[in-house]
Amino acid sequence: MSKQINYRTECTGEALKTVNAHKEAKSDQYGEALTLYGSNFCPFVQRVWIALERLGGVEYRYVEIDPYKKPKELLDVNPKGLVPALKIGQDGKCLGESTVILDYLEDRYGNAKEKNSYLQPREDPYLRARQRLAADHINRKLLPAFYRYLQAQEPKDQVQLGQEFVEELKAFEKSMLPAKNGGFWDGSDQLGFVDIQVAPWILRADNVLGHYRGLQLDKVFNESSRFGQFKKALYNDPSFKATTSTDDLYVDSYARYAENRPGTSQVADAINSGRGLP
Ligand SMILES: N[C@@H](CCC(=O)N[C@@H](CS)C(=O)NCC(=O)O)C(=O)O
Repeated sequence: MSKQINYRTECTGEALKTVNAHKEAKSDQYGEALTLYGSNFCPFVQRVWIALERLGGVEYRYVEIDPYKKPKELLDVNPKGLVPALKIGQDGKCLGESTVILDYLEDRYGNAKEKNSYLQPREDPYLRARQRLAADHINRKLLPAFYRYLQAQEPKDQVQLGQEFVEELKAFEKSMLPAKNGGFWDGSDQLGFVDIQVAPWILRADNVLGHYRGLQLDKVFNESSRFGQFKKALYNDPSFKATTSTDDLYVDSYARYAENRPGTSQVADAINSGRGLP
């Protein structure tokens, strides 16, 4: 029997350079050292990591963790045993859940004095609510559709679930504001809250679903479409690039999902049993 391809244990490419630049614990402007426990392949981690880079000048240490082995180091910070987990200072403050950590980082490190330093508009409640709606769609519809498609084994299910995933991407495209001075979700040239929520799965739709399911994202949405403009802006963004490994890492790490191997992860189990994502 040929050897099963397993998930990777270290970042590659640009992401590895960023890891190497964040190996030491340094205090932030509040005198607290911030540690992000992450895994190279994890899209929920990439959300938090993009935000740390995007907010600019935040001191943090990145520690690579194998979340399937549940080391004590991780359980001490997040008893659920999931990455991302954030340790804040030395007094026992810690957080889990990517979306909660995003809010925390913005509240803590967004800078009212600097233009565009926040991920969500502070003075436009309606736009902020629209961002929340788009994020809700991403988390409750788009993400489960991504995993259902990736884990489907029967060819006819793959066709059907592939169509459903593309429908969710189209609904996401519809939620975007017209491109004004940039292609990001709100039409600006600044990566923001909604872009961060979805970015890791757009990358993995391209490389992982492209490889295992033959999805051709660039054919479904051409370059001049609103989604095409968004994807171009995203792929050129420095924070996104700095947290992205090479395509082969994702292709290898997701073989378990694509073969729907038993015991793959809590996410895979949730999809197989029809429960909500962990
Ligand atoms: N809802 C969590 C999900 C995090 C999550 O599922 N992380 C995965 C890695 S991508 C994990 O830690 N899995 C460990 C396991 O399945 O036991 C979040 O948004 O942070």
